[in-house]
Amino acid sequence: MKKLLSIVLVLMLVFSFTACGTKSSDTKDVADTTVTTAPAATTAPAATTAPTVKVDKKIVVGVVQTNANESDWRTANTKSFNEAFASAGFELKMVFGEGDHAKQISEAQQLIQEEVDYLVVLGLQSAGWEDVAKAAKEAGIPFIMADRKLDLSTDLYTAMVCSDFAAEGNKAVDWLKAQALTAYNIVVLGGDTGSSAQLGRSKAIEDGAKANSWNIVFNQNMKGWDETLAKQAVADLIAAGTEFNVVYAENDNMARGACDAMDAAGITYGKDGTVKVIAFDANKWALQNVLAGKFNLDVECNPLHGPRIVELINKLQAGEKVDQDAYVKEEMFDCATITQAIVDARTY
Ligand code: GYE
Repeated sequence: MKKLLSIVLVLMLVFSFTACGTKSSDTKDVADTTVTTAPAATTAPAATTAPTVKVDKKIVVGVVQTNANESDWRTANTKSFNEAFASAGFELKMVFGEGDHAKQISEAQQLIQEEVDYLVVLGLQSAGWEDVAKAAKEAGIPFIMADRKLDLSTDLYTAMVCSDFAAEGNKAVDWLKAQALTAYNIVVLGGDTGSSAQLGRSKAIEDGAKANSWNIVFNQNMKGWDETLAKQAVADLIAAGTEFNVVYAENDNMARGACDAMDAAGITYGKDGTVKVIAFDANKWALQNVLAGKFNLDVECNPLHGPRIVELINKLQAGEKVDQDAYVKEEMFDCATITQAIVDARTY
């Protein structure tokens, strides 16, 4: 009798455990889903490109970032995604390539396997993304480019929020030309080879030099946009006695590295110096350098893509048409015209 009773008890226990288990995980979701919102009514209207995301399910966005701490720009960019997605209630799955293109590709494929609702890519390289974009399309996952435009045909991506790097470079070239220097001996400190940021900015100065018969006395890309590498490269040029009067640094950090090397060698630069310093990104600290006359020009590249991507995704969720190719509006800051108010207003 007792034995029978204990068996019944055990069975009851087992039954209740399994019931509890499911209830705590499934029922809550299910309960919340089914009870609060009728599936049909709650599903977002299926726009051609937007995935169907249950209204009580967080939109999951996979972001394939370049490197965690590649530069102050990148740090601001990552922070912008984290903050904007958190306040939008999106679940952010951010992965980093850490300088390795193949790693970015495999991580993107992994996010597709995990069935994210949107895939946002900031490519270390602009080439080599077709397979990922095709896989995303087959999985019904909108592919969005941010920061750097990739080499993809328009049928393989839904939208982009990028910077026009050729336009950025041309702004600097036009400014340089307007300086009417007696000679142009230019040091180019390039960013990561093959990134659209490097390709666009480098082509602008190379074409500008050809068109204006300027001398590019040094033109090398610094892996990871690295400030220390840039400093060492300029220190080596100085030690070798290379004549230069322009530093074209493809981001703020490398411009600062170059200035540190010139400080160490007692070479003057900036507003009242012998060497003109051009930078890109326009971080707040860098604009402080422009105001102080240490940098002559800083061409803005705005990293605050978080809110822009949130707005884009919300539009897609609402079935609205979006601009497939949106370039971020950007400006430039000249040491002759910048003010403290402009610096104070900078948010990154
Ligand atoms: O200029 C540099 C960053 O892709 C525009 O990447 C971005 C570049 C930016 O590391 O600082």
